[in-house]
Amino acid sequence: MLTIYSADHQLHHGQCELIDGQLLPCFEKPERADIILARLETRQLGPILPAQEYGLAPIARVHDQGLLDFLRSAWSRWAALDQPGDLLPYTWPTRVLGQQKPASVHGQFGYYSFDAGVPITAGTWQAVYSSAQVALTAQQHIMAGEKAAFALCRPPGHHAAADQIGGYCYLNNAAIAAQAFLDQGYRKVAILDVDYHHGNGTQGIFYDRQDVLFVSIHGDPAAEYPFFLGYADETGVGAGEGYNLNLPLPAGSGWQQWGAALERGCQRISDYQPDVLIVSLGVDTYEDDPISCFRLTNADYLTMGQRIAALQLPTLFVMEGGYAVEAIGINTVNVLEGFEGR
Ligand code: SP5
Ligand code: ZN
Repeated sequence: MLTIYSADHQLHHGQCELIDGQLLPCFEKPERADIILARLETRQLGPILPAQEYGLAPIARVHDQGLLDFLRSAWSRWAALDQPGDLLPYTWPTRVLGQQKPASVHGQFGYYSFDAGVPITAGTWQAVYSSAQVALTAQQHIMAGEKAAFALCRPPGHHAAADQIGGYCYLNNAAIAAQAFLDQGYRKVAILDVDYHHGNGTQGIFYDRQDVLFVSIHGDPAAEYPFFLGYADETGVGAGEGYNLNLPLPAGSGWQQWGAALERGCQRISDYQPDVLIVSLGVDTYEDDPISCFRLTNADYLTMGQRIAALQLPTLFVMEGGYAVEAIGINTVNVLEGFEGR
């Protein structure tokens, strides 16, 4: 299988995040992509190609222009204030506050985010821009006839909504690729999100549409991040009614429960008869993931890839989460190898 990779991801390296009352080094760190890349090379999965440039237009098909302007300019605005440390949001327009956009960089960061898991550093814009170009380049290869491709995106994307970022995500790479397929003539796209966390951003972007089916298997939001979206009764709205399928599972779920949910999700995708499948590939469902509570094993990822291959669809894998760095390469590449029947 073809992989698309850009070293620009290394330009984004946040310092810390708040977890369980402690400021800890960011779990979403550059090593993640480097380890996956090394594993792809070890396993000789296929050619690893650089990203091409498709510019901002395909990104602006999904994201709000105000958010893009903010992301592009935030670091220089913050650097001009000559403060140490990353730029982080800390006040949000929740339901007890107003919804106007303030003038200050911190006020605007609150306006354009929903949590504090999105540090902005000097290289963040270049990294997230290139991550989206990685997804778009892989998307182009599928358009040109490749059966499958792996977009080794970092930073990840599935928590990023049209105009609000969070959860380590800035630009929604999977959604940008889905919209590009539609803009280039495909009629129906299915997105299967297997990351441990609900893909709230992707759901929100396509919630009122039937040209993108969104299926997500994730930790029950009653108990797990992102808490405020991802419930089973969220089935879509208007023309999108019936085109959103959430399959929340309890903490501690292993392959027995997870595999059954995958079966349900795959059935729905088959019924939909999409032109192409995008897999939001997070491997934070792993038993040793430091911030998650499912119990998938190394071998389960091979089985996952096999089941996805049985859909017999052109398939674009887009990297999302996974924080057990010692195993992230094995687990990610196992999905791809399972898909290829290796
Ligand atoms: C792309 C992606 O996977 N983003 C995940 C963002 C999760 N942010 C919240 C993490 C909260 C972790 N709580 C862990 C408790 C462990 N004791
Ligand atoms: Zn995740």
